[in-house]
Amino acid sequence: MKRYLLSAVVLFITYSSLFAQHMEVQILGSAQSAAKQNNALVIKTAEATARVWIYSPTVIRVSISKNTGVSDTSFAVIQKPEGSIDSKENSDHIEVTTSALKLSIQKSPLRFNFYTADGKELSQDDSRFGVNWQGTRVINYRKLYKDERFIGLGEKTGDLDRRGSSYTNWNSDVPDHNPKSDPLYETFPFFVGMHGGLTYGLFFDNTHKSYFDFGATTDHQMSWFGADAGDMNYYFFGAQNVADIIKDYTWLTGRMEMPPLWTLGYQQCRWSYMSAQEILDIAKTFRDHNIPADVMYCDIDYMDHYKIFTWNHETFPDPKSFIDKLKSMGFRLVTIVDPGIKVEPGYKQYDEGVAKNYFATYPNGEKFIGEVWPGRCHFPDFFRDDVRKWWGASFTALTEPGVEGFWNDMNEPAAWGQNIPWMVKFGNYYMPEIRNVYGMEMARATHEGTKKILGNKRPFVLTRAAYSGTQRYSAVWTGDNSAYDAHMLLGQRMVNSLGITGMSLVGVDIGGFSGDPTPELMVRWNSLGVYTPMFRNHAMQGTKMREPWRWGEANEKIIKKDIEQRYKLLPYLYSSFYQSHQTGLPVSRTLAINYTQDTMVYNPTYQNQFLFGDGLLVAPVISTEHTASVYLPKGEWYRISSGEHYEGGKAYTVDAPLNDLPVFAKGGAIVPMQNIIQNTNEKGDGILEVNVWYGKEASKFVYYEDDGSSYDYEHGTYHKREISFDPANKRIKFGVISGLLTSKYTKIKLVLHQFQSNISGNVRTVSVNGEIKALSGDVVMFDNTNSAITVAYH
Ligand code: MIG
Repeated sequence: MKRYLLSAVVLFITYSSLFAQHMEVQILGSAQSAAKQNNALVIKTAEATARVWIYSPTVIRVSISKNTGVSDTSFAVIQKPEGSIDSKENSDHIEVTTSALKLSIQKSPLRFNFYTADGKELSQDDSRFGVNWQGTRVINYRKLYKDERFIGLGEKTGDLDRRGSSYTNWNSDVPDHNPKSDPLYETFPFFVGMHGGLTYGLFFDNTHKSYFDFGATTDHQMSWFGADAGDMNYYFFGAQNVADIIKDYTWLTGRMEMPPLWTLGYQQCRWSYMSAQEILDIAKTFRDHNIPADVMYCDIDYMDHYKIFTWNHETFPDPKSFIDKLKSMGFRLVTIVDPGIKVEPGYKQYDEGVAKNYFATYPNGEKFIGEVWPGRCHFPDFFRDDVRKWWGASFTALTEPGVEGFWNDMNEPAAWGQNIPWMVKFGNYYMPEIRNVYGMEMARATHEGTKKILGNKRPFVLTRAAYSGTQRYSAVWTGDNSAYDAHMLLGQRMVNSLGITGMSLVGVDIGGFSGDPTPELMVRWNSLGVYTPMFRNHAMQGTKMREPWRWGEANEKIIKKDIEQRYKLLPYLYSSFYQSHQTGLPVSRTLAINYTQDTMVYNPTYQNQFLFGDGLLVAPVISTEHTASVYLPKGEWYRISSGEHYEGGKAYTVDAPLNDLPVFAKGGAIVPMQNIIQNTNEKGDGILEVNVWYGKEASKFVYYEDDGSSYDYEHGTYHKREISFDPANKRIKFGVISGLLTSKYTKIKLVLHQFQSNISGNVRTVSVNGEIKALSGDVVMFDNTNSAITVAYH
């Protein structure tokens, strides 16, 4: 008997280890118990524990784990669940309800199915497979609806509609990536699903290598997502429009601070301007040519042998006087920092890091060494509070001479050969579990540190690697793109997609990082840069110089005119960033946000189009085409360059010469602009030019202004008012100011576009707070006061 038992045990062990080798599927099983514990509903199966929390009426979290008891931390989430959970149970279901959502939990087998409060099916587990494991790998198979579309995942290649595509999140340094490469540098495991007129969002908060398949490989039966390890931990968003889902997602993971105003100006970068003198010469050339610009960059060659927090004393002999000179010309300086700290006794950061054990190690405690620009390097453990503080404090080497912007590169982290061994440890974390969040924690350390050093001044941080939540600390750019048309279009889709995942201050290397753009592409890409949230021209070493005057006189003229347009738009742009700061809504918005149910916006011909703020629609056009196929969604549209009117809900072929990118104002658009200045330090002429395009429906715009550089806005020092347009009553109203700041604009110049052609009779006079004023053309000027201003036209 005993012998039988023994051999049975041996057999069992052999058998199960065989299974283990084959990564046998382990199913979730059925609910055996369900109970409320604190603010969670806890459901146990034989294999796992599922927990459900309500975060808000539209946000429910489900976390399914085989190893409960392990710490439940998130790098992304900054909110806590509500105090209680409303649920009721019957023999085969448990129902969790909020005012907006119903989560119906089937007990056997355990499945999670989401409905609107009034019972419309939003999203379900695949009834057969639901959640299961293979080894440590955890996957959720979900029902796929026939007409279901997906948008999101941030910086990903491919089409706007991700249906039929699959993706991997594994932050990687991918120079020379193409419009299909995956993965890239950043991880945003958040998507929006849409079907049957309904919308939902799902954020899979798991930092391991993760996978998303939107019906690419399952005969369109299922979508699925999962990760190499960790929990099936997701937040379900049930708001019934995309903007509100983004609002909830950015409520959960945080929103950006107001950006320094200077970062919205034109930025000139290169790998590398090799000396202080070269940078000063470039800066001066901008001024000599009267081409507005705000920012110059130092790429890696400003350092002494690529040692972070040092300067090359030969080429940058006196950083302070160099930066002072830049400042006197109205420029800010941004410098690059990489994470790798050169192994070199005597180098401050190396010595300190070694003394305090701040660097990643092998399991035996030896410090890990990977090779990057400085040669052999150690990598700071940004997951530790003390390491982040130390890193942050090191920035005095840059801030003391006057640097205000901090560019975080190579933080996937990148090392030559890419594959940092999986046994490398950052404190208690091994590489595979935190690779996707390393860049974000570096950006966090940079942001928190420089914010502390700079006192009340806003730092600017730009990072290449990121994870959900990075918007709290940093801007991002899309890495090493290439100088060809398809890459320009891809870049725009990535900007728009990053906007869905909370990142509003986003740039691409205008002109393309690798390769040389044709002059036509340079001109075209620059004109699109005007409508890119962060407008930075950057290029790889060895490529043609990229500054605006390198492309012949005629092209320089166009580039200059376009950069001037960017500066005119700054009041509008800054107000749009205020919207991102307040609501999470991005500045560059795929049309899928506002016109979700319009299938045309997903058409590959039109999928790159976007709204830039509330009122402008931009249609990217490749450099070899001089006409464009443009789709204008329902409503009225006006080409801003010509005033030409277009009825929405239709596609048009429009002129698109290199000096006129197709940009349209929505009927009712309210776009505050200013005169051309050479940089954001200039005061300008004090006139706020408020452009209103006629529309049949009422519209409004929140105008926002603050000092553009300090945190005083957090304490009430701002200037905010609602501007509203009411065609029924023929009125444009400037609401009472809120905030303590007086506007830097003493006058308002109101420009009434297309009013003459749209209303019966002729607009000849308007009254401003009852006082009759003559129009000159379409323009009327009056004092900007803090009290309400009503403009009536007749
Ligand atoms: O190995 O710092 O994406 O913008 O110019 C390349 C040099 C390192 C990659 C960045 C690029 C930057 C470059 N860096």
